[in-house]
Amino acid sequence: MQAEKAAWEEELTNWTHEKDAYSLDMIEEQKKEPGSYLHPRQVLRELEKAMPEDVMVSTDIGNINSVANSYLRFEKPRSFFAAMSFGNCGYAFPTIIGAKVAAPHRPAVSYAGDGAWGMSLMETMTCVRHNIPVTAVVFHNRQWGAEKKNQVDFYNRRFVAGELDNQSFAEIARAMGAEGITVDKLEDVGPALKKAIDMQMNEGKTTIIEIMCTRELGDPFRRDALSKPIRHLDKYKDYV
Ligand SMILES: Cc1ncc(C[n+]2csc(CCOP(=O)(O)OP(=O)(O)O)c2C)c(N)n1
Ligand SMILES: [Mg+2]
Repeated sequence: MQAEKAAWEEELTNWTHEKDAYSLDMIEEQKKEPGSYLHPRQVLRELEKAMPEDVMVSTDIGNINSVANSYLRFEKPRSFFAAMSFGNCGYAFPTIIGAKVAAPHRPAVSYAGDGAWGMSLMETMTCVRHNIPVTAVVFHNRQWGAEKKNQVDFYNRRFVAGELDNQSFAEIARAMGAEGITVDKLEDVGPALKKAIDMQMNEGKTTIIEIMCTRELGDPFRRDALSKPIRHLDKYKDYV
């Protein structure tokens, strides 16, 4: 089992970015854009390495967050709060706020994509108002990645309503009375998380860490998501 685990760790370390044709095209395309964008898998590895002892982490629903679950290791029970089949975007932030209230002595971190963050970011004010310091990581890839992925795969890269044009989430956080950090260099990922945790534990501050990511896309939740359904009952035969 140890050998299998070690092999998996090595595979994850070497898997720096997605390798499907669409993701490779996105990576190339973004090199020509202004700004700097990071590979989600590398970001997830850096975050994992910088996690403090005794941390509690909640993860949201989305393309990057699904991949994120492979990059988290815990030594203690009651540490990992993944949405799993609950399946709701906007889950991770309120969940970690509740966990922090229950265990204020433990560092608390939530992960969310930019779309899911849009559904939950107003709770930043709850943290500030009620003195519940947490750290929220936002993967800013300017898309509803999980939804786009199904359309890219099944409709030959044609998609609707997949793009997200956002303002700066770090600035929005500051406007709500929290701290905000924007990260667009890989070497800044770990230090940003450590700084935010330090402010959470020692100064009682909530920090939003916005990480600029490429538009590459990991595996979908289901590879058959938009395939034609097979109808087993006669009464549904017309529904194709
Ligand atoms: C409340 C709710 N609305 C819609 C969905 C459908 N949904 C699943 S993943 C997803 C996209 C999430 O986008 P984002 O948070 O930006 O993460 P990304 O996929 O880009 O990593 C959506 C809309 C859902 N699961 N829950
Ligand atoms: Mg997104």
